[in-house]
This record gives sequence, structure tokens and C-alpha cells, in this order.
Amino acid sequence: ESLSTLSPFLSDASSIASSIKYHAEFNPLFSPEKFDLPKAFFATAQSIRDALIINWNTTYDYYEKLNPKQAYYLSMEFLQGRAMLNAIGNLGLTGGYAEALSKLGHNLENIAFQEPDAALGNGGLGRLASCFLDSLATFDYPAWGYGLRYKYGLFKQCITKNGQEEVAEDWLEMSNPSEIVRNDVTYPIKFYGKVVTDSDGKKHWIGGEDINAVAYDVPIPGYKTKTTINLRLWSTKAPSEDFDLSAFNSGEHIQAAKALYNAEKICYVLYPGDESIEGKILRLKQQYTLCSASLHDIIARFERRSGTKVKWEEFPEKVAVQMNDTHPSLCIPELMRILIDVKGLSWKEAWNITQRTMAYTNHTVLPEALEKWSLELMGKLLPRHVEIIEMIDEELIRTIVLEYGTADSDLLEKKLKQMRILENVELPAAFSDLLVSPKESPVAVLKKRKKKKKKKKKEEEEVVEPADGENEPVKESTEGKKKIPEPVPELPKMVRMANLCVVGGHAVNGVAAIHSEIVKDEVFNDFFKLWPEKFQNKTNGVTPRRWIRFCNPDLSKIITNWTGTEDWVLNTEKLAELRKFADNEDLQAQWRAAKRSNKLKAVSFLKEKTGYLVSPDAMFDIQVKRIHEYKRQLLNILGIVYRYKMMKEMSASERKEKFVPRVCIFGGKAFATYVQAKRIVKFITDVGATVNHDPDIGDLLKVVFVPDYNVSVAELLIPASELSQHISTAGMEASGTSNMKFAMNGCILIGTLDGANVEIREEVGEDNFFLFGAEAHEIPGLRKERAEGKFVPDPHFEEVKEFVRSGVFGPYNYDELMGSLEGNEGFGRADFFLVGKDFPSYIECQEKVDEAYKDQQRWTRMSILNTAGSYKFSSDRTIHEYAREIWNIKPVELP
Ligand code: DL6
Repeated sequence: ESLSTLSPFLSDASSIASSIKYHAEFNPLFSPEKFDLPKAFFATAQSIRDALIINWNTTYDYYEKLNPKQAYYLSMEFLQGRAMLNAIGNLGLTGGYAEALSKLGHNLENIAFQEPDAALGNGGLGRLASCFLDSLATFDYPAWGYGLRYKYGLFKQCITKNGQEEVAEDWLEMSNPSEIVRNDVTYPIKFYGKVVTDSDGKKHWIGGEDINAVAYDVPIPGYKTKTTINLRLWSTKAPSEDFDLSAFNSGEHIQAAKALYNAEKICYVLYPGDESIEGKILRLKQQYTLCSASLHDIIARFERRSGTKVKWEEFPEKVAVQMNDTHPSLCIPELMRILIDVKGLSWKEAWNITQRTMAYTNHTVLPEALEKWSLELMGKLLPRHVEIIEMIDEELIRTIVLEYGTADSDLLEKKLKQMRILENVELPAAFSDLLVSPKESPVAVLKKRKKKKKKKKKEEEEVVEPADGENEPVKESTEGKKKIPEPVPELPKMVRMANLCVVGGHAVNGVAAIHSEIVKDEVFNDFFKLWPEKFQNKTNGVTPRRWIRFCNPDLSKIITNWTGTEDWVLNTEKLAELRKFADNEDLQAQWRAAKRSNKLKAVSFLKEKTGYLVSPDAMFDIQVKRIHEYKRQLLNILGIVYRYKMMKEMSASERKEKFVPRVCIFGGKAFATYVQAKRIVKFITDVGATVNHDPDIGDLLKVVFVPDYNVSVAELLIPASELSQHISTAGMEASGTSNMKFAMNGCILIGTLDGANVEIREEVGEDNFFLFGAEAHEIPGLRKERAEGKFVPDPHFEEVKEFVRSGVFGPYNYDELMGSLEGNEGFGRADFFLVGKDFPSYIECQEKVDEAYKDQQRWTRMSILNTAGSYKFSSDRTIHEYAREIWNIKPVELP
């Protein structure tokens, strides 16, 4: 690899070595006499950071001068993984650093392994955000990411005899040498307090609790470009005057530092438990901190770049904000608040700007994951925002009335119930007349109402500090009018964040073709009918740099040789050229050799992490992702149990004849409070403990649960995979992104027609994808059939459950887990995820997998065609689509 011009001052191994030595010498964190691994890692990381800062500054200065439209990706999660190899890989400095470190007595790989994963995310949503940053920088898009700098990453998962146990992930323990603390970039954030109206009718949010958000910048380099964009992460702290010195001196130490702790704990962990009210408040504080600090920062930049004359109407021509799921949805009322209350714009102006600026990506169709907040809680924490949300809701009611008219009050009531942002909240009093004047057109009624409202406003005395409860809308008399049925009183009043996002933004997108159709036809169908132009699809993608080029160097070399150039790293369409060589014996031999070498690395890793020694000759069959019932790890493990049971019932020669040796690898974290998911982890490890020690079975079947699955583990396992499982109940996985990474690395997928599987299968070819299971459109009918007791389970499925219950896998009581797959009521949700329904077709499909694997030539062909067909699933393609079709931003190449 030639040394790069992307970092002129680190132009050769000796300048790099001097830079590393400099940092080693002046780094006060470690003792001077040693140059051991932690110290060498730290010094190397700081030396890389120097190179990045130069490019980061050049990029920033150029944007300041040019003032292009910039996109901002707001996300509660960024699953960055390790930064070092990615950064030097993108800068073209891998060879230089390897040489420099070896001169200094170290090895680059060992140094890189010192870095803890930046696990500021939970799963696909966070990793997607990180892939997008890489693509944005690589293609010179003016764009930034905004997130939170959690003190602890996603928990460390330990596997004990009880299953999963969670331990805090102290990734900042040794500090983070890749970040830059920006004490010069800090914004005040307010919570609680009250809203007062001054004599000019202007609203002021006063009192309450004030904290500060402080920026930490993480430079994000593009591949083979100087462009280095920014991931700005917010940390929280209390203003220093909040430390109560006199309390401290009186010995009340905890009390004295209470405000400090209250502020800092906001950024302790991602998704703090929210069963308690304190947990809920903390989560809402996190979301608001992200939105408020980021918007203040964006607005300050817009004002600065505007010079002396700020034209607010041009804000959407300079700023695009993408809300990664609903977590940043408070951006909508926060932008409205700043524009109206602080910058003095009218509601109409502010609303126009807000809608043109904001866009929303939906990442889930699970109803329980569509965020709702208690109106009461939000009203206490963010009183001004609730006023604004109420007004947005009122505007929405007006739109719904105009759309559906007042003639059919049942229909109107239904639509209002489904579409309003506020749930279980009575209609504002002034609207009751809309439902009683069927003779008048809705427009006429609205006009009348507006007039009435204006008159009322005039008459009203100056409003002063409404006390609790005074904000409740006064109900008009409905005597003699057709009444809207009262909402059921005990239902909690909620704010539906997804509805707020759809209403407050100009674009809504799903993350795979089938998911975007479900978003339009089911999740937001009413809104789709109202504003079809808002709805889009943006099929996810993953960065080919991290997910092939750097994690799979052996395969990368082969691809470069056979496509004739390394261009595929920037233009994955080139991968499709591999199709014409799929049957070439030389390519096939090289392809198999690369896979084997990756499998050997995985064998050592598995031995180290789990103690199990697996055979590299066996098929590596992997399912790694968050543990969730809809992802159906349970189907996979029950399939394994079935295989094991059959093996036990056969003679040694029969089993050898029938089955291909397999190593079944699982990995993934279960949310700490998700009991059923944790049972599944326990079950998998119990099955492994029995099967792996069964002398009858030997290398024919091994079941391994890899603890603490994260980005770095994925980078090791995915290149070694041969079969991977993406087997969610159809219609439930929005997209999936590991399916894309596996396909890129020549792994063959077994899966349902769900999420991006559908498009992957189209690209790699039906013959190169193992398909099974019910389709999305069949699911409601199948659930109904179950509920009515009409479902007849497959006898093998019944046998498998019986086998589990018999205690073969240890003393743990599996009644609840197995029971969740049975009956119409009782345990769990009566197989809501249809494991029993899909079991026979899954087993049949797995038999086809074995047959295919026996023919290694055929298998290698399928593997090559998977890599070739994965070209579409690059995040570069996805990001170009966002840039063109949602954000309207253009690349800016540095001079
Ligand atoms: O879009 C990224 C990723 C999808 O690939 C997964 O299919 C989907 O499950 C995941 N969604 C979430 C939902 N979180 N929330 N809210 O993580 O998004």
C-alpha cells in the first residue's frame, strides 16, 4: 500500500514513528519507563487523531467559506465499533503505521485490538447511523452526526450458568484518544419550570432546572478523500455554581453535589430502564438534550454563516435534519420554540421552516416500539413544548376535518382517534361545533371558528402564569348538539411521537422496500392517504470499507484481482462483475482458501471466548443479532434440537451419511428486562453444553453462544460465515443490515421474505438464497387461525418440545419457553411469532442446505454470487438517495 498524500505530515513510516514517540513521551497517562501495549495504543491513536484533525479543520473551514446546505443526522445511537484500523485504512496509512509500529517493537493488529468498541448503540439502527457517516464522508457530503456521549456503552454481556448477566461497559475508563473535548461548545438546557406570557403576548419558559451540554467531537474520515466530517456527541454537566459549597462544608457531601450528579447521569447509559418514573424522566431528558443542544448548535452555525443578515426563510435551504427513528422527535417542537420564542418568528413562518427542515426515518413496525410519552410527564418536564405540540395537534385536527368532512361523524371520530398526536385527549372545546354542522362545508365551519377564536383572543385579558391544570381546554356547552363520545377516562393521555414526526416533517421513509410498503399500507396508512408525496423508501446499506475491505482483506484481494481494480470499494456495482467468474475453478479455489483462513481465525477466537474447540471443516452457520422473539432465535435452536434428536436416533454411519458437520454460532444481547429473550439465551447455552459434550455427536454438531457480541466480534465472524440466518416472522424485521454484511462476505442466507431479505434474494438470485416460511400477507390470517384453535402443529415440532421438556438439556424449567409456543392463551402470546407454523418448512429448507453444502463447487458458486449480488446494499447507494431525494445536498470536494 502506498503512503498517502491525505496526510502530508505523516508521509512515511519514520514521520509516523516520530509522531507516535512524541505522544508516548508527552502522554501523562502512562508511566514514562514503559512502552507497553496500552501506552503504544494510546500514542498511536493520538497520532492518528492529529492527522484527522488537520483534515477535519480543512473540511470545516471550507464549509464555513462555501456555506453549502448541510445535512444533520440525529440519532440516539451510533455503534461506531473500533476507530483505529478504519481511520488509517481510509487515510491509506495502514502500511505506514504497521511499519512504524514494528520499528517501535509493536504489531499493528495487537495495538488495534487494545481499543474498546464504542458501543453507543443497541443494534442495527445505531450501526446504520455509523455506516452512513462513513459513506457521507467518503462521498464528500457536507453532513454531521449528532448523538450522546454515554459514559457507559451498551452493557457487557457475560454468559454464566444462569444465562445472560449484564455488566457496565466502561469504555471511557482509559479515556478516548479519538475524541476532542470542546469546552468552547456548550449550550444551556432547561427542564421543568413554567411558561409565562409577557405583555406583548410573547411566551417565556422560565425557572426549572438548568444544565449544560458540552460537545465532544469525533472526526470521521472518508475513504481516499481529505473530507473529514464530524460526529458531535453531547455530554451533560451542571453549571459550576450548582455545586453547593456551604452544604459541602457542613458535611452534607451528597446534597452538595446533587445537581452535578443529576446533570451527569443524563449521559450515563443508553436506554436506562424505564419501568420507574425516574427512568422515564431520564430517557426524556436524554432525548431533549440531544435535540436542544444539536439545534442550538445548528442554528448558531446558520446564523454565523449568514453574516449580518439572517434570512430565516432560507434555513431549510441550508439545513436538513434527519431524525433517526422517533427518539429525536422533540426537534420539531424545539425548533418551533426557538424560532417563535427566541427568534421572534410567527407560528406560520416557524411551521413552514420546521416542516421543510425535518425528515423522519421509521425503523420498526412493532407497535410496542412506536414511542409514546405521557402527556402529564412531558408537560412537567417540557411545558412549552407541550403547548406547541397541542397547537400542532390542533392544526392536524383541522386538516383531518377538512379531509373527512363532518357529515359522517363516526368516520371523523375514528380518523381523529387514529391520527391525532395526542392520544386519549379530549378535543379542544372549540372543535366540538365541527361535528354538529353537517349542512355547512368544513371550510365554512373552519372560517367561522377562526373568527370566533380571534374575537375570543382579543377579549381575553393578558394571560399570566397558568397554574397547574389551567391549561386544560375549556369545554364548550354541547347542549343540543351531536356529542363526540367522551374518551374513556382511565386511559392515559399520551403523545404519539411517530405521528408528530409524520406531521412535522416533509419526508417519511422506511428502510427496505417491503417495510416502506407496510409503513404506507398499515402503520401510517391514514397519513399516507393525506400526504402520499411525503412517503419514500430508502433501503438500508452498509459500508463496504468496514464490512469487506478492512474486515476481510483476503477476500478483498481476490475481488480486486478478479475485477481488475480496487474501484469496487467505492463503486460496489463492480462486484457484480464477479458473476461471470462464478464457475471458474481458479477463483473458486482462491475463494475457498480465503474462507478457510477466516474460519481458522474464528476457531481460535471461539476457543478463547467460549472454551469450545470447533472444527474448521464443519459448516459455519451463524445467527448474530439482538435477541428478540420476532427474530426467532428460538426457531433456529429448536431446529438444532430436532437435528440433535434425529442424530441420537440414528446409527453412527447413518448420521454421518445424512448430516453435514455444522458449527451453529449464536451471538447477541437481550435487553436487560426482556425476560423471554433471556430465557432464549439460557436455552441456547444449555443446548450447547449438552450437545458439545456428547461423544456420539463429536464434530457433527456444535452449538456455541459467543458472549458480548459487538461490532468487533461481527468483523471477525462475518468473514468466516458460510450460512447465516435471517428468519424473522415475515413483516416484522424492518430491514436487517447484517444480512447485507453476510452476503457481501460470500455467505449464503437462509431466511424468510422479510425486510431487505426480499431485495437481497432478488439480487443474488433465487437459487442462491434458502427461502422458507409464511409470507407477510399471510401472517394476520395465520394468527387468527391460531387464536381460533384451528392450527394443527407439525408432529415433529411437538416431539421437539417434548424432548426439551424431558430435561435432556439440564434442570432448568423450560415450560414457560415451550408454553409460549402453544395454546390460545396461558403462557406468553400463543406463538405470536409463528415458530410452530414455520417449523416444518424451516426443517425442510435446512435439509436443502445440507445437500447443497455437500457439493462444494455448487456452494462456492452460490457464495461468489452472493458477494456479486450484494452490490446494491452499500450505504453509499443509500446515502446518495437520501442526499438527492430527501436532503437536497450535494457533494463538496475540498480544493
Ligand atoms: O434500519 C436499521 C435497523 C433495521 O435494519 C432493523 O430491521 C430494525 O429492527 C432496526 N430497528 C430498530 C428499532 N429501534 N427503535 N426504535 O432498532 O433498524
